[in-house]
Amino acid sequence: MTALFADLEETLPEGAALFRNRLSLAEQHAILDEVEHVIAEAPLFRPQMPTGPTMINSLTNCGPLGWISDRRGYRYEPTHPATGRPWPPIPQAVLDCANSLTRQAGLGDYAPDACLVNRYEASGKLSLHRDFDEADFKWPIVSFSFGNDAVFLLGGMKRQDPTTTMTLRSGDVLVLGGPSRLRYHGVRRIRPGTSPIEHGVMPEGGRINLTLRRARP
Ligand code: MD3
Ligand code: FE
Repeated sequence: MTALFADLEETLPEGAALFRNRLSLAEQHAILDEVEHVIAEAPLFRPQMPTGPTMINSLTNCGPLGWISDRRGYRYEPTHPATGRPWPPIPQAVLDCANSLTRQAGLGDYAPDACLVNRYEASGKLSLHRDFDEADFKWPIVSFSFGNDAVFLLGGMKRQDPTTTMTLRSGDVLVLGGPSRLRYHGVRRIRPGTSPIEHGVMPEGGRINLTLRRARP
């Protein structure tokens, strides 16, 4: 086990692995350049939740499928809701990094078909939820953080279960698989002024998160 997790710096509940500072500043910059291209092709939008309110953060997607929400509910779609065009491809550097980590974590090859791009303003947050819209929960989720620190909550299988608080920093990569795949989680707040990098694609004081998923079986 030790060898498999050689550069894993923090141990979390089974199936969850946080790779601190996995991306250098140069790698983060290169990926954010790609994200800028994604956003140029597939503009950020603030979806409606089925219950009425608009989401606080803006989002877009890349990959064959993209997660959207409207009054009809949450689902994956092959095209952008406003432009009707297909989502642009997932940046190769993101796919390569995710694959090396899932292999390192002993989860085998990973073929994600969806990458959600979440953009947080300084006042952004994300209430406690589960990622439940994918066909097969055997596939892990891999999440990349850029910009300001996020105060992240990892809970249990029930909304009422206690949560662990941790900071997700720019360059950190979190893998959620196995029994942790369906844990409740959320972002309590962003800590402005903590980002080690600046990039035109990130709002000042804000944060970008990329979440890779396998949506279809
Ligand atoms: C734990 N995004 O997009 S990333 C999401 O920072 C989402 O933007 C947050 O939750 C963000 O759905 C959290 C970390 C994360 C992603 C998926 C998970 C944690 C998870 C799935 C299961 C358990
Ligand atoms: Fe989530």
